[in-house]
Amino acid sequence: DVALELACRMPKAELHVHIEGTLEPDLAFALARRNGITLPYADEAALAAAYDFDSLQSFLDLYYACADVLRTADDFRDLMLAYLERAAADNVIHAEIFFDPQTHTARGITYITVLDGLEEGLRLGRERWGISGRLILCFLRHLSEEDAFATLAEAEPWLDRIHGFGLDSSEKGFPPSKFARVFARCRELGKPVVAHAGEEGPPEYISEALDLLGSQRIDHGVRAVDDPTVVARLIREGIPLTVCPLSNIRLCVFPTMEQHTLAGLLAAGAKVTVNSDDPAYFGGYMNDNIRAVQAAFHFDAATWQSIARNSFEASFVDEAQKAAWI
Ligand code: ES4
Ligand code: ZN
Repeated sequence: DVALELACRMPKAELHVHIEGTLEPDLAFALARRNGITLPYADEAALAAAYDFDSLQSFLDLYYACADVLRTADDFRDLMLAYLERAAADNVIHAEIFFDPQTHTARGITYITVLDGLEEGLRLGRERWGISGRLILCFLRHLSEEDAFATLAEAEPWLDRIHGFGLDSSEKGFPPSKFARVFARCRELGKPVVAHAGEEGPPEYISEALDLLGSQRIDHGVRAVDDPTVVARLIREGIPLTVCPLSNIRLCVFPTMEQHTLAGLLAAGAKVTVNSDDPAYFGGYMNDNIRAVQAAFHFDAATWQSIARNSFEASFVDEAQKAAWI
């Protein structure tokens, strides 16, 4: 498949990846040993066997539990390096990477430990593989807006070290409207903001993310199809969707890849990008996602080229950098 080979070889940006979701079982056990922690799984195979999810929440329970092995700045550096090496091997040349400070500060790990470690990983990754990376601080939507404000206060002394803000975790029952005030503050600080919406939740959450949070991209957005007016708006306004195909299959958002809405959205003119979300948990990195999409939809080379172009256009780098990449 010539189009598939081209899609895998093409330089591209990854705009939707959670660094905590890149923790592979072998690194989880190595960090557990290094930190004197016992994981509630006998070995790597037993942990990997637990990756049998029926919803977003069933995944998040395991994802937050595994994050407990991350204790020191070195741990966060090694996690970042392992991800960047895999991403660079798939010809990802730029990544905008989510991190969840509340998952760590709630366990007594300081914000600066997390930030120092991730940043050192980014620096070494750029040196070794020429890949550029930016950090997007995500607030956990199952926690209160007050908790998000406290996290923002912790981040403010080092604001120049993060590129933007996002919203993730359990979606149903936690509408974007709950975070309108904290996102207003994030925008006042001059940073781009994004939000997960329309993954499991309804299209109204996509509208709220745009209208009440000022979200410049929609993370997932694949349930937009339940409201044609929302689809029409996404297309009219050119709002990028950071779609994560393998994630949506593993979390049972769609029963099969053939039933995934990304092909329809793309054909209708939506600015779709392909991303890995939590690659350690969902069966693969960027090119694994591309292969799974291609097996279902058999896109031509021009379609893959437009998806790669979308990834650069939707990124938060300056216009000169975009022009150099496109
Ligand atoms: C996530 Cl797949 C997904 N959805 C929402 N929040 C998340 N955090 C990590 N992965
Ligand atoms: Zn996500």
